[in-house]
Parts: sequence; structure tokens; C-alpha cells
Amino acid sequence: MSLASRVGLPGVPSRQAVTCPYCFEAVAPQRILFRCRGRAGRTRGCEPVLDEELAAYTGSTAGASLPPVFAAAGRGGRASCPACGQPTGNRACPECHNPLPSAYCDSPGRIVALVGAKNAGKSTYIAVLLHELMNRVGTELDASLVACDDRTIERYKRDFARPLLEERRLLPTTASAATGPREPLVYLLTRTRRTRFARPRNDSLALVLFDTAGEDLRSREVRDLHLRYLEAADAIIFLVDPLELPGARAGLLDAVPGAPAVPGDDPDSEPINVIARVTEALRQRHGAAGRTGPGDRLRVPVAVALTKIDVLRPALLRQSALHRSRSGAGVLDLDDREAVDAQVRALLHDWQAGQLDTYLSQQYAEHALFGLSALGGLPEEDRVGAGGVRPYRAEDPLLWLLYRFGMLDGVRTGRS
Ligand SMILES: Nc1nc2c(ncn2[C@@H]2O[C@H](COP(=O)(O)OP(=O)(O)OP(=O)(O)O)[C@@H](O)[C@H]2O)c(=O)[nH]1
Ligand SMILES: [Mg+2]
Ligand SMILES: [Zn+2]
Ligand SMILES: [Zn+2]
Repeated sequence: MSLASRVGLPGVPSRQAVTCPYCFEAVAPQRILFRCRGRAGRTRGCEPVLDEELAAYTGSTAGASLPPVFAAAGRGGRASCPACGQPTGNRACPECHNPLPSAYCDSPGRIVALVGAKNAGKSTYIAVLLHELMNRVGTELDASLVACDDRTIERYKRDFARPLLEERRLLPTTASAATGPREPLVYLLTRTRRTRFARPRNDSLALVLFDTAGEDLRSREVRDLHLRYLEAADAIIFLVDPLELPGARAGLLDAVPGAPAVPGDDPDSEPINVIARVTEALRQRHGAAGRTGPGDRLRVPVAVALTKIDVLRPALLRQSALHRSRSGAGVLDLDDREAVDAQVRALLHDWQAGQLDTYLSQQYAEHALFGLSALGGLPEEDRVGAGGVRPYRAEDPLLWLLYRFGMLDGVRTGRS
């Protein structure tokens, strides 16, 4: 599974390469193409033609007929189409011809990848996180979330929002990338920051969510497909299903369905093995690129989140940081963050999964622990439980990353 994002660091002029959030190619800014805006109303412009590169990327000619792309130096992010003379500000990747939003081209970004074993809850999490960002959390942060292409809008509705949030059906297992092309969902998250003395300022981050099939992290060939994505990532979110941690058994509600009879009977889906495979792959790539030495810890920050925490007995959560809801609006509560981190660490150690924590501290310079629930309650057979989808702390890892990226302030509230 996977999730990705790119962030603009305020005030940093970007002459560095822009990583395409679709094909993950690092593109020099002067190579970014323009796309003619075509005919609009009474404005003349070029007719749509089949864009072969885009069709090759999506694996289909549907939706690949667009006004042509062209190379130009451009001025202030705009250029005139050599064929029809109309000015355009639409940009496209020179490799895959997908749209590159100008706010994305203008600010150096970061990609955040989302990874987890089969059944860890990745697809459900993506559905819920995006919905939260478009609604409650977006309002709280004064942030808008806009899809960067039409396919993202359609796929989010068809594969995520409609089944899970409208029809309240659990999502099917994500098909392996070996059976069809896999594309990320690409969004631009723009946050307006208001300060007392300065004018409001917009910061943008491209959120690239790649819903990988857990299955694909097991086979070598398909895994390579995801490695480019992971390698391009500047932050990683690992999702861990507590039902896969053998020691967690005792802390689960009696009613939890679908839990494997013998947990850990499939070593391939044990969280530590999934994380170790991804880490080794990253190490090889980063090492080959001279970014890290053999004994160095990887510098990419990782957020590790226990999913489905609604399956835990209330006794485990009572009086704990995880039990209460997050405080603060539009800021990261650093005391709450530390308390949750400490509590999840304690849970992992109680569950004989302390190794996971140790391994992460050995491999990564910075990792933070989270506990969340996308559904907020136990599903009933193949449907969401009677109370509907009630996400709990689902946005926490993203808030932490926004904070790490300088897009969100941290405050001390004295809660611990
Ligand atoms: N109790 C509880 N169960 C959850 C939650 N999220 C997911 N689940 C359960 O976990 C199952 C798998 O969730 P998915 O989101 O499909 O997992 P995935 O990681 O995308 O799985 P693959 O696509 O097979 O890799 C769901 O069908 C639910 O039964 C949650 O927040 N709470
Ligand atoms: Mg899935
Ligand atoms: Zn591209
Ligand atoms: Zn034109």
C-alpha cells in the first residue's frame, strides 16, 4: 500500500528538479511542457488530439484526447501555443504528459508514501483521510484539497467514496498491480496561513496517494514497480494492523471478526517483515544514490500508525492519550503528540512487538507512532457498522508531517 505527498517550503526559490507525482521522474524545471488550453467558448484554440504518452501511462486511449503539449521557455509560468497563439498556464510532465499544477512546479515538494501489509487497512484509510481533508479537517486547517486530474476525481468517487462512505460497503481487496496499471491519486493541498502582522500566505503540498495492494509487497517483480514511488518519497506512513501482532490478542474485543485464527501464521504479512522489506529496498536505492552510508540511519521521516484501534478493549484505552480526542485547531499539540507516541510504544512493548520499535529506531533517524481508526467501529460482515463511518484520529500522521514540513505550527498545551 502507499501514500505520497509533496510540500512547498515557503520562501525557497525552486530551481531544483520537480518530481512528477505520476511517474516519479525528476524533471528539470525548464523541461516541463505546456499544454494548449484548447477551444473554450468563443476563444479559438487547438482541437484535441490523441496524446500517445498519456495513453501509454494510463493504459487506455479514453480521456487521452487533449489539446497538444509543447515545449517553451515560458514567462511567469505562461507561454503562447505555437499552433493557435493562445496563452496557457497549463503544465505537463515531459515524460508521462500528466498535468503538473503550477503551484506544484513553483515550490519544491515532498512525496509521502503509504505502505502496509495486505489487509492492513490502506484503502479504507485513503478513503477516509481524503474525505476528512475535504471536510472537517480541511475546514479546521483552513486548507483546500483539489484533485490534480479528472481521473483522480472519478476514481476517488467510484472506488473509495461511493462504496465505503455512501453505500457503506467495505472495500474489496486491492487488485495487484500485475493485473492492471496502477495510478496514484494526486491532490494539491493548499493552506492559507494568517498571521497578525503579515498578509495571508498560501503554502501548497501535493498529496500523492498510491493505493498499493498489500500483496504486491511480497513479490519481487511487482515490488520494483513501487520502489520508484518509495524512493521518491520524502516521508513514509506505515500502516500496521494490530490484529497481526500476536501479543495483541489479549487486548482485543471478543467480538472481533476476521482475525486470523493463529495470528502470525503468515510470516509474509507480519508487520515487521513488511517494514523490513521496504527498508532494505530503500537502503539499497539510497545507498546506490550515495544518499546514505551502510551504517547510517535513513533520513526520511516515518509515521507508523496502528490502524483499527477500535478493536482494542476499552480498558486498554481508558485514561490514555489515545482515548481522548485530539485537541487544538489548526495547530499540532506537541504534548498530545508525545503522549500518543509514548502510549503506542508502550502497547507495542506489551504486545511483544517492541522489536518493531527498536528496528525503526535503528533504521530511521526519525519515527513517530500513532494509533487511529478509519471506520471508528467494528464492521458487520461486509458492511460498515451501524453507527456509520466515524474516523478517529485518522488525520494525526498527516498533521505531524505538515508540522515537519513547516506548514503547521506546533504548540505546547500542557496535556500529557
Ligand atoms: N475494526 C476496523 N476494521 C477495519 C478498519 N479499517 C479496515 N478494517 C478492516 O480491514 C479490512 C481490510 O481493509 P482494507 O482497507 O481493504 O485493507 P488494505 O490494506 O487496503 O488491503 P489490501 O488491498 O488487500 O492490501 C476491511 O475490510 C475491514 O474489515 C477500522 O478502522 N476498524
Ligand atoms: Mg486495499
Ligand atoms: Zn510524469
Ligand atoms: Zn493551441
